Amino acid sequence: MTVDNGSGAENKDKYSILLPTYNEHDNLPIIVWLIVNYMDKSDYDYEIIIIDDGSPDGTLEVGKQLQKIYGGEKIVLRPREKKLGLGTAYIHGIKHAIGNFILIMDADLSHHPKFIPEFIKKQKSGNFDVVSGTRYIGSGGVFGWDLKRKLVSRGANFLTQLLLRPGASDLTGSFRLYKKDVLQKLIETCVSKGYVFQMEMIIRARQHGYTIGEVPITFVDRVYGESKLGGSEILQFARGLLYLFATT
Ligand SMILES: Nc1nc2c(ncn2[C@@H]2O[C@H](COP(=O)(O)OP(=O)(O)OP(=O)(O)O)[C@@H](O)[C@H]2O)c(=O)[nH]1
Ligand SMILES: [Mg+2]
Repeated sequence: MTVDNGSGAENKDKYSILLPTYNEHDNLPIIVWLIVNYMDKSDYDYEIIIIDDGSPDGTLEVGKQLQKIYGGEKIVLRPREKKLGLGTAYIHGIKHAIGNFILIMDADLSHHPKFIPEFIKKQKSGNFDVVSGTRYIGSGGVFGWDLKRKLVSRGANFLTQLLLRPGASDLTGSFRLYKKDVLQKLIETCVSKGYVFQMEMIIRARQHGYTIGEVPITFVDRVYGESKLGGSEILQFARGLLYLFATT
């Protein structure tokens, strides 16, 4: 709810927060509670769109409970039958989003909602097309990763900086705020899957001449549920990087 407190009429913006979920039964209530807390405190208008892909752990049921608690305007459920991947989950979510801004974040508590107001402030400060969370500048960082994963992430970013000069410090992160039309355009032009997808999004953003702001974030490894970074993801990433290098 936006209350006119005399601070001017500039706040007609609405933020659609997309939460793709697959087996996030334990995480979903916590992340939603945190989002509601931080957003209500900041007085921004928002909706949370949960895109669950037929999670076998009953995540959708949890979503329905949350909808009862917070209401159907705040919590929008846009489930799909089966696991169809993140890229199309975003597209599916955007179709139903009524905000003029879209915030994308993971539902597994790796992305702390306390940063959302900072993303919004940053966006307003320079009318940025994209605001990207970054683990690699200022107070940003990573917690809970083993050395291998840190090396992979750092290495991927380093290689990409070297090859593509993207103008953003964190390429593989997925905690970002977009103007809705910008996100739509970017998603249409992106072809990659998996880890490369986030990177392609930011690279294409620069290609299109969109402005990118950055906010330092801390990233915490998922608390509940299985992580799945393996050799095949690394290989896939390397392949995607080469593809982008060759085509952009
Ligand atoms: N709707 C939908 N959501 C997905 C799918 N795959 C992953 N997700 C969700 O997308 C977000 C990011 O996925 P994660 O599994 O955390 O990916 P990650 O952070 O790279 O890897 P982890 O180490 O496992 O955390 C989470 O909220 C997942 O629940 C999918 O196919 N469909
Ligand atoms: Mg995760």
